[in-house]
Amino acid sequence: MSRLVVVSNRVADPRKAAAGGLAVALGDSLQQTGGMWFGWSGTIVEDGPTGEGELHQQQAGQVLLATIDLCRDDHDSYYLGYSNNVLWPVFHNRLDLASFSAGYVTGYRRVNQLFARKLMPLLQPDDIVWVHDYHMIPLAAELRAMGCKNRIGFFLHIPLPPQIIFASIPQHDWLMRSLFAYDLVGLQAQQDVQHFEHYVRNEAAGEVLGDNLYRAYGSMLRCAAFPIGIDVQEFEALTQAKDARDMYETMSREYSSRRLLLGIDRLDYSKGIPQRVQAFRELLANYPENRRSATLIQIASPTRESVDAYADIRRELESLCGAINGDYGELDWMPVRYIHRVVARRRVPGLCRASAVGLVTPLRDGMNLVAKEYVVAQNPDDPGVLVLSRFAGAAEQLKEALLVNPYDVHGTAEVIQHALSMPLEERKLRHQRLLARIREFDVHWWRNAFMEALRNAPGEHRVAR
Ligand code: ADQ
Repeated sequence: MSRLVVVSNRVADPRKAAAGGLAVALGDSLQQTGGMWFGWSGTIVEDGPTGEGELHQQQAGQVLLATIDLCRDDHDSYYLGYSNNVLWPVFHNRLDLASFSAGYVTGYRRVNQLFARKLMPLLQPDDIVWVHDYHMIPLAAELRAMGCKNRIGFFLHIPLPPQIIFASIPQHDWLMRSLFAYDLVGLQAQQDVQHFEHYVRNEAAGEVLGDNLYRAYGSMLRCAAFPIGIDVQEFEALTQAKDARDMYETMSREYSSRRLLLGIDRLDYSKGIPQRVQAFRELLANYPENRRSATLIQIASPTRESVDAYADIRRELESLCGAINGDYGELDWMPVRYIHRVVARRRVPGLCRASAVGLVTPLRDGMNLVAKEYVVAQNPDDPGVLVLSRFAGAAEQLKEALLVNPYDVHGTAEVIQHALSMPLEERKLRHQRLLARIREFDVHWWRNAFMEALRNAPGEHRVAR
């Protein structure tokens, strides 16, 4: 069996309990094939030279963890700059938040070249390479330029934007050309594949060959949707474990006469948290029976705080929550509990289970795993209702959720009211159907489907051209 090599910006030790579903799922495959996980070490060297970085290698069971330090300049232009000030906002339809500084793309390219240079000597001829996410789009092209003939697949965890938005990136042509150095490109949703196809036809003058095959820039690749799932068994076990049960009991006791609504996200502008809080405000305004009764718990963990847009969204949210609590709060009831922290993963299922409504309302999201976790954590005999944004990749699969347009604050409030008053039988039916689909398309399905497609991809990069 070929060895698997996973490449991603951050590298996780698959043996550590804190590692999430993805680390565990990829770790499983890596353990089976005796593979390698390659990426940034997480270390920033303050005065180091650009385009250089020390390689560290550590054996973790059957898996070799190979990581590289980055100097401050490289980190800031590659990670904060191009990845998180260009690709992240544009791919989430936020052109207004992008800043196209020339130094960013230079650093992005330089770091991808550095990764390719360090990875190339570690590769064996039969290795299958699986590259993850927007930080690494040009990696395969850099490896090919060094003569790499391995099968290389790419999975984009975030959405691929419509052609007209993608084309606003000054380097859009280079980015798409770079994707064609892969044998397989995996996207989260069918809609992303449509955006890819539209670009290939109209912007790259490429050909759509059928069977998910595309030809452009003199290369052929396969591009298809592989909606990522969660490790359902792991999450069920977490739900049954003591920490989650304690959390559930505490919340159920404390809110015994109230209905809980829950949001759990990274504090990212793509997650639609201010709009969600405004919808909750509208709910209290238009349906007064919810006052003193409904409580929104919003957990928003700090993320990318050195990027300006993230400091702005934090201030906006603090002010919104403060205003609602000021306007509607009572001495014995605060409408919004906003917590700017990570909640320990082992407690998350308890919180989900104690909540009558799960609010997953991003303005744009590749998939959104919280939606799937919320469903798995529910008590099947008395499940809560998932309110889900139609702009999350998950909406293509989770059709029995109550779908909303998060920009429509009034409409979202109406749907939340519907969720709060949904009869038990309907809640059970929707929950059963959602759970069945989440179970079928779990993280193992995702990994196996992608690996199978990569093994069978046309692979014309392996013949000398
Ligand atoms: P993210 O935008 O990070 O990932 P998302 O799918 O929403 O993520 O969540 C990832 C995980 O983080 C979930 O397991 C969730 O429970 C956990 N999490 C989030 N906020 C938390 C908090 N405040 N406290 C504790 N845990 C928290 C990107 C894409 C997504 C895509 C994933 C996977 O943006 O669209 O679903 O990758 O491909």
